[in-house]
Amino acid sequence: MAVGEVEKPNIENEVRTLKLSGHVGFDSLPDQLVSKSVQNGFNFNIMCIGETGLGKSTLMDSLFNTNFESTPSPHSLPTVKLKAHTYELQESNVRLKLTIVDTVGYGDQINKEDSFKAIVDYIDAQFENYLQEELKIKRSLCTYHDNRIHACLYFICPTGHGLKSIDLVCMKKLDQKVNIIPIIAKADTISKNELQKFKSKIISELQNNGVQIYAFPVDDETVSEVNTTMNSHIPFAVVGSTDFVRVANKMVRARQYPWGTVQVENEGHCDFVKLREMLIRTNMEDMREKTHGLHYELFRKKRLEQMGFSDVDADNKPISFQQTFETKRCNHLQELQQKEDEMRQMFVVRVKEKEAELKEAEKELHAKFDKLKKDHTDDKKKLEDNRKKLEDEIVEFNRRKQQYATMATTHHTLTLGKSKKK
Ligand SMILES: Nc1nc2c(ncn2[C@@H]2O[C@H](COP(=O)(O)OP(=O)(O)O)[C@@H](O)[C@H]2O)c(=O)[nH]1
Ligand SMILES: [Mg+2]
Repeated sequence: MAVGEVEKPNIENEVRTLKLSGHVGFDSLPDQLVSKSVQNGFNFNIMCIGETGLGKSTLMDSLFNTNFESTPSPHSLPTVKLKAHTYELQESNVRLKLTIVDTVGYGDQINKEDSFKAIVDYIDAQFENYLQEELKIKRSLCTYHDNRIHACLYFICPTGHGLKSIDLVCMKKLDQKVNIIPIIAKADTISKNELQKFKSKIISELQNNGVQIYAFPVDDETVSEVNTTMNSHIPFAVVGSTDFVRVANKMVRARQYPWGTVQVENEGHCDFVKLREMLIRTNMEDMREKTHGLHYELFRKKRLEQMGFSDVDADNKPISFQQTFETKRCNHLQELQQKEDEMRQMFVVRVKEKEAELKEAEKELHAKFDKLKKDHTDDKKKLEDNRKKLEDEIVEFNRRKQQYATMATTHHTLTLGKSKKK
């Protein structure tokens, strides 16, 4: 058995269908689920991508029927910055922790090529944070503040001319990471005839460039009909406003112009209600699920592969996480051992080299010492000889001196004798 492999018990895997003779009670499971979810509360994270002044903040206020008190951003930022704000909202007994992420400065730079980078990094960072929490020994996913983006509203400029290159590039970079819902911003600035053509143009451009946008799910019977209809209205053309106007004795969100009033929630005026219906009332849970089951799953797969994990080994045979880990650990230990051996061998060689060097130096020193000793002996001998010679010379000198002295005395005596004779 390979390392880490667990012996599987031999269980017969046959499922039989049985009838209950009376009420047991597990039909309350869906209710238990609802009750638990309501108790825990929900969270939903929206990212708004679009140029400054396209009405992102106004639309958020309109969608959640509140005032998020966002401050208008300038057009002078040198880079795109992502700003997230989290709010606690409550409707009936359902609590929603809502995070709105704004792409401040998007499209404001002269060089718009890198506008998407900060956004991609932000989305990946939220996935990475979740993965790190998941990989912890002691995880707290229940209380973890999940910041992964569930819905990305992409605000398209109402030019009537189709998408800008920044739109296509950015959406293409994001379509495997997040549920993209493209919307036409400030739709009151575009005429009804132009709008239809504009929508078709946008859809065909997205298709031609292979950009995958979020489609409302049609596999659930209860919503398949409405979702199918709504899918044909994408991209929704929306209007937002923070102003209220009295219409038929009711205060409604609207934009007032000299020639008339655009009501945000009037389906004849724009697709705002469709967007709210799809985003909040019908498909919020689907977007949360797709984020976790599709986009995060893809991120997780890539990251784990990057770390060297795989579901199959080199021979395409299934391999468990633990087996991969053990193999990696073994390889790592072997590598370490090999490195240690190499270092030890190198050390031995170096020691030998140093020893040889030292021996050589010692030999040289000995030779030098011997030479010095010999020189010293030679010098000493020379000196000794010289001394002897000198001593001999002194003796000789003294002998001669003596001789001369004797000779001188004799001569003097002789001379004196002669003079006496005279
Ligand atoms: N015509 C029109 N103007 C809008 C709409 N939504 C917002 N605005 C205006 O556009 C300006 C910028 O809106 P804001 O929400 O701050 O844009 P943001 O920078 O994208 O957040 C404000 O003067 C809004 O009143 C809209 O749907 N139609
Ligand atoms: Mg804003």
